[in-house]
Amino acid sequence: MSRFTQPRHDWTPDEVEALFDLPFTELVFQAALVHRQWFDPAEVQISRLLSVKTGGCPENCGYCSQSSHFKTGVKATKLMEVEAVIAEAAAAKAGGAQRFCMGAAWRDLKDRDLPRVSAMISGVKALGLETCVTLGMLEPHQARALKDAGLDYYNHNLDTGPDYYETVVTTRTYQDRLDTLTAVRDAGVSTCCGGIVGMGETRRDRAGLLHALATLPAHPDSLPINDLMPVKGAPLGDSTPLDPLEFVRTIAVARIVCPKAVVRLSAGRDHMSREQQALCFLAGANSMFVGGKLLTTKNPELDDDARLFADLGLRPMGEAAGESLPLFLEPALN
Ligand code: SAM
Ligand code: DTB
Ligand code: SF4
Repeated sequence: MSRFTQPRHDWTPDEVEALFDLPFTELVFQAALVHRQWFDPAEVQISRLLSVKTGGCPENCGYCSQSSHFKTGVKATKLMEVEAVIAEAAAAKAGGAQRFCMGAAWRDLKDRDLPRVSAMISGVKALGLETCVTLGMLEPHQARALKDAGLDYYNHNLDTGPDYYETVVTTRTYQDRLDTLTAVRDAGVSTCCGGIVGMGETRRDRAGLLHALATLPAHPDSLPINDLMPVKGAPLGDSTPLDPLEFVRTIAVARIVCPKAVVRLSAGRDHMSREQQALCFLAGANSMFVGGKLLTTKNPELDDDARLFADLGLRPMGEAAGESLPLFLEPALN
């Protein structure tokens, strides 16, 4: 039995960094063992993403296409109408998505938008989909209202390790992020919390991010690891790309330190080889976004993912082996 068997909350930064420093095959082997203790490694959770309010964001996250601080060419839009969101969710469901994630380029949720966002959540939930939103910072009463509307997951990332954080964003603090996560947990909503790599941070910073996640009062239920999608005009847009094997290491360490989390191979698949993605699944990734678009940037097309799933013998989480995969028979939705 691996010594990592039970979830721990007392990791030290040095211990997490020591995992990164293991020989690559040893690290991936350890992560694959942990993966098998909690999950069927052939199963991958399938999410679909929709930007319900794009651009014009007052925050200055240096990686983001949607910040009003940078000229990135992304056009700001208003919050979508509920009916249009439900129609997208229905199409996503017909295409095999299990969870529908709605993102808004906001610093924080305003109470005036709460009724419309709540209606989106209830409408999507009524279709039989899991619901997830990412709307920026939340107050406790807002988190409770979203829970009442039928919210399953709230996505709010720590983005990077605490020491690199101020290089990435200065308009809100690490503590602000932690406070929103507390409000989400206290409301009984599951947390989706991870970060981004490939922003010029060091391995120590990547270990710092995973250490922060693994020492939260409760581990994230969903843990997205995003590889930076380079955005022209954003300050971090021309960061040196992360070595693909270092990305796989990050997935493996996430799997080991948060063993029960569903680890999402999130943004960045569009520039990853099939082989790199296969290594990520071997290292414990068991979730991904499908469909040709994330929020504002590209994601692989459905038929490429269909081929990848078939070639790797993967299937959507919860589906019996051999079941047909409607997801991969539909044309791309966006
Ligand atoms: N505005 C809200 C917030 O930041 O919390 C929600 C939407 S925001 C776009 C959701 C997450 O997407 C960010 O926390 C970040 O981790 C990720 N993200 C944004 N731009 C990215 C990029 N260019 N590459 C990779 N991940 C990115
Ligand atoms: C997360 O961690 N990744 C998703 C989701 N949460 C909302 C967003 C990825 C965005 C990639 C950049 C874009 O498309 O604008
Ligand atoms: Fe705004 Fe979110 Fe982009 Fe930051 S990541 S600029 S908060 S949309």
